[in-house]
Amino acid sequence: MIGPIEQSLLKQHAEVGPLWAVLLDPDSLPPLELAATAREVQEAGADLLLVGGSSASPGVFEAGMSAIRKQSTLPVLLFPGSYHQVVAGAHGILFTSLLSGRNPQYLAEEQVKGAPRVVAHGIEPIPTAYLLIESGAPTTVQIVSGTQPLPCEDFDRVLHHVWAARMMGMRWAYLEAGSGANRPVPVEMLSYIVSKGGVNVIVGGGLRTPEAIRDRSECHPAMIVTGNVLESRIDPVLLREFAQAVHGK
Ligand code: 1GP
Repeated sequence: MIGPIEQSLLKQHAEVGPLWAVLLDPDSLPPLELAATAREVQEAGADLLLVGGSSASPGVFEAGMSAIRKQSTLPVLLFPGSYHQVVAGAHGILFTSLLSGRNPQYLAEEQVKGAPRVVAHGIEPIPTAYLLIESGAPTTVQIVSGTQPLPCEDFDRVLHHVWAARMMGMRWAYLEAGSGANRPVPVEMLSYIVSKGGVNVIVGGGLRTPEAIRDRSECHPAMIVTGNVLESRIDPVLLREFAQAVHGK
């Protein structure tokens, strides 16, 4: 069943086109800086926040989530790298399975451990296939998960993963080049998957310029994610350019 957060994201997507999600990693920024970034990106025009990372220090995610929620009224979705990151305070969670890989830990084991935490904290799960796409060099998520990405020239292999996900009931697919990727997901692949996949497509990884974002926005995904580039500097002008690039202005 589609919950209220997913419904409102889909409604907003239908009305305004691709949504801009900013990924915040509580392991990379202290709570005060996370809160400041959350406030700035909301003012600039971000549509939602994702909170997640590849490591999980005890207590860090709770403190980060609390700081973010105090400074932002945007919807906040967990995008956890492990079940330890499933903490209270989020509106929803991208409940992912790393379908591009064949590591049982990230296909199912983390999910089995995370599910009771999702229930206990009353977080809305959004079932999402997580697909790593080859992007020029090994990324942290590949190394941590011990999985290989899907080749970036084999569009049908990616499409078949998306179809399998859809047939298993997943309504979303995240095409991930990896944080800080050399090459983002190719525009041609994104366009192919959006048109044929039959799911809501999220794209992220290595999107550092308004041009790269605009090119992908024109493929009409449901959501475009930026992360890394905003951790090193909060530049209000760049933020506005990102917002305009996503929203086609
Ligand atoms: C990573 O797709 C996100 O999961 C964001 O990537 O940090 O490269 O923007 P970047």
